[in-house]
Amino acid sequence: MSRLSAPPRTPPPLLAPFALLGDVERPATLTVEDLRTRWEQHRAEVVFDCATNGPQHHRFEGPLLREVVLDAQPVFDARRRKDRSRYLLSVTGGDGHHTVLSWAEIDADFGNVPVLLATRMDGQDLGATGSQLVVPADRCGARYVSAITQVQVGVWPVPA
Ligand SMILES: Nc1nc2c(c(=O)[nH]1)N[C@H]1C(S)=C(S)[C@@H](COP(=O)(O)O)O[C@H]1N2
Ligand SMILES: [Mo]
Repeated sequence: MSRLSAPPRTPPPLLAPFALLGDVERPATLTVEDLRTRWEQHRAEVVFDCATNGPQHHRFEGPLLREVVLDAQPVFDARRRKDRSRYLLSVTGGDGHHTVLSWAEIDADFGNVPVLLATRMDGQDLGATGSQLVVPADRCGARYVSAITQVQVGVWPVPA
């Protein structure tokens, strides 16, 4: 019997990129591979508590959120701490879960928290699922947003 069907093709790897957008000069679409190759990788061993599953221990690797966002050139005046202190970051996961951080939490002149955009969790590549937010100072897991689809930079509107 002749073999008419083409040999099975290996499916292309899932990229699961996320959008970095909002009040930035250079919006970007970034894959986990971009996060791994374009920025220095940092490590974090964390324990966070989940209300439903109890304490979770994980090892994460990835670039600092601060460095990735700075490369997109937020529109704040980088020389003025007061201006930087007005900004927020909203991080969204593939299931719609989203959370906010203030820019000041991760800014070296303010909270200086080494928040990561993880490229690996417990040695496993996150390339197919997407990056995960790592907030080592948090005792609760709610801001460890997984399968990130969007990081938005902006300010809270204030009445005129
Ligand atoms: N995308 C997404 N990320 C998420 C959540 C979620 O619902 N969606 N839950 C958060 C919560 S509440 C916790 S405790 C941690 C760990 O959740 P897990 O134990 O289900 O991995 O993931 C966080 N990240
Ligand atoms: Mo949780």
